[in-house]
Amino acid sequence: MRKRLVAGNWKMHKTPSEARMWFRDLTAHLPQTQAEPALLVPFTHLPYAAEVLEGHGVHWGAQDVSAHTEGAYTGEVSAKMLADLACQYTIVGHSERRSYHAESDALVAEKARRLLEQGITPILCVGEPLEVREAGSHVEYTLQQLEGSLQGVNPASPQHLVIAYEPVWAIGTGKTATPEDAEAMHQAIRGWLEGRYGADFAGQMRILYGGSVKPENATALFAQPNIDGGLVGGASLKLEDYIKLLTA
Ligand code: G2H
Repeated sequence: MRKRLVAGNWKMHKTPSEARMWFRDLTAHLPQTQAEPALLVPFTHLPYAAEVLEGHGVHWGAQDVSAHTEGAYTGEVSAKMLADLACQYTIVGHSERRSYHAESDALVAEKARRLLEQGITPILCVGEPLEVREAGSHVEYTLQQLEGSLQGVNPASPQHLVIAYEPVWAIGTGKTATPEDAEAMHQAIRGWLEGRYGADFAGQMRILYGGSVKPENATALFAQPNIDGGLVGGASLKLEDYIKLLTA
């Protein structure tokens, strides 16, 4: 059985002090749930996450990491620094980084390797833009992106790698893939992972759906057999909505 993961991607929202209050509110209102809560927050919020969320069954992490281990890389944050703040997860290859910061598949794979070296689970994002979906080549496109982004990425256990399928046309647009369309892609991704890591291993790996997930559509999405939770942006910023997602 794969434990459902509801990962909030806060992007560049909230100040550290606002985050600290939000974390406290979450710990006070955490529902009884089978799902695993995780919050991927700006680097500046991580010390507060570690301080407030520790011991409450909520995990935390960053939204990006340096591909370098250590050294003269102004502005970069290393996987070792994230591990010191007890990050369990960190996003790599989000489409916003791929498009606004020109991140290639090879760079994404390097970042994922840095995280694994520190025992942090990468949440590796893939997904096609609208024109690719309209041309009908979304499966080939996404699997190719997956292959490039997983070069040399060899997690020790299935729990050490999470894939997030986020169709670019559904991100922050209010448009969501139908549960059936999302499930078809998740099935294709799991099939590819079976070839790469073996059926047993791939069967235990979690594949999240991302792109305008909200309380109103989460239940139908999460009910699909190959959708193991969500990577949620906008709806993870409001405590009430995030709590609803944990019980969806
Ligand atoms: C996709 C998602 C979170 P949103 O980027 O990764 O954001 O739920 O706002 O579409």
